[in-house]
Amino acid sequence: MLPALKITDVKTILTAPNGIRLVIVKVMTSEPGLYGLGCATFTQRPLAVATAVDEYLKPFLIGKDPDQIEDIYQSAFVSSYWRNGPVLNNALSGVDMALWDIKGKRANMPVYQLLGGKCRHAVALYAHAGGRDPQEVADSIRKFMEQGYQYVRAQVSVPGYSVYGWGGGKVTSKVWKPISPDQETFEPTPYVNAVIRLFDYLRKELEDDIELLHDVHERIPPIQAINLAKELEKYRLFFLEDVFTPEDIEYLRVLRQQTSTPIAISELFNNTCEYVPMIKDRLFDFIRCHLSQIGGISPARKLAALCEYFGIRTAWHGPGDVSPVGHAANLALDLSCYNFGIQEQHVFGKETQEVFPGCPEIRDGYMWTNDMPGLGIDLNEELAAKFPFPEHPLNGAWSPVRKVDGTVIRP
Ligand code: GCO
Ligand code: MG
Repeated sequence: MLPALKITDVKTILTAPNGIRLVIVKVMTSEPGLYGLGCATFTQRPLAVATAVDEYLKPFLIGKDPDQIEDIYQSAFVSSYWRNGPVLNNALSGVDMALWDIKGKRANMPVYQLLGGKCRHAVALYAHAGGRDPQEVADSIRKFMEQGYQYVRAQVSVPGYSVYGWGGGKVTSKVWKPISPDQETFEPTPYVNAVIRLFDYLRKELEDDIELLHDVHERIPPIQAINLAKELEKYRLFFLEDVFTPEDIEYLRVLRQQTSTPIAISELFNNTCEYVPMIKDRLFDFIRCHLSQIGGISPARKLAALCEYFGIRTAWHGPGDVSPVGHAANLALDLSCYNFGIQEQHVFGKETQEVFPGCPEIRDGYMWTNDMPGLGIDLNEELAAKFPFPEHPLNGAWSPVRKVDGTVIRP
């Protein structure tokens, strides 16, 4: 019988080694040297998450037995009475992942072993390709294919507009002139036309040798998104992401009647009630949740299990505003869940890799585990302190994008 252990301290580490605001939670225990790390990275509201951890979860956790992951999750989840929001879910996630890290270290095995062991040798990744025109995008994709990638997300500029995933730039359109020049401007129709031209070119150029993905990033009216999904059907995408905002999610029922383009959705979901109805009606194909935005490994492993019964595969959110600890948690689920689909990659900068020894290795289009106990990753606090959050008038808020008439567009 393992000796009872106590949580002795909980702290939040804020660091931005490569300019991205990362939030890490460290849970210390009564066993000398035994601690856990968790990702609580909500990069647009990091200070709010730190307060939730330092002022609320810390006093709640001190003295508790870190082995009781599920009970701690459920009791902390309701300790705010109101729940299921981005700030509190991230705070919960930091603690939850750290407790799984501790349990893996105590059991002297990687967390993926605690989740049922490997279903595959390594985790297939999708890389991010982009360019000012389809030719540049195709060149960028070819480079990834040479490195062994089978899956690549393709985003293209729309000359004169700010598009998601690949550079903005001043508006040069003769027709669509923004009323106030100093705004990031996006217009749905030029974007939709550019994306259709892009995939038409890519399939001609690259044939079927590569799985292609695209992120709409919720920016266009639902009916235009449905038309885009139908137009792209003949180009056989691996998935089309975030065609609708969470607010318009019921449109999935309409889209599903009209096209079989595979749909990935849910990086913006925080509340289980947002996606369970969509899962049970098989209205999308890939779940894209940001682990810390839904509360960590405990809720994500249940969500993955639920999705398995409805033919939905995982494609956990994995850009730069998921910390290396968050990527290590993604990796543990990706290795152990049967219904793994694909993992979004982020190539961490040198500084970030130095701050986080044990950063998951990326090689030949795959993410590889180091088979170390727990989440297999550490944090050099001294080095982390050398990378304070960069100055920003809004502390990292998402900068609004507007239509030419000035109307704000959801992200
Ligand atoms: C993705 C996402 C991200 C988000 C970012 C928000 O598919 O990777 O859309 O790029 O925009 O994480 O902070
Ligand atoms: Mg996305």
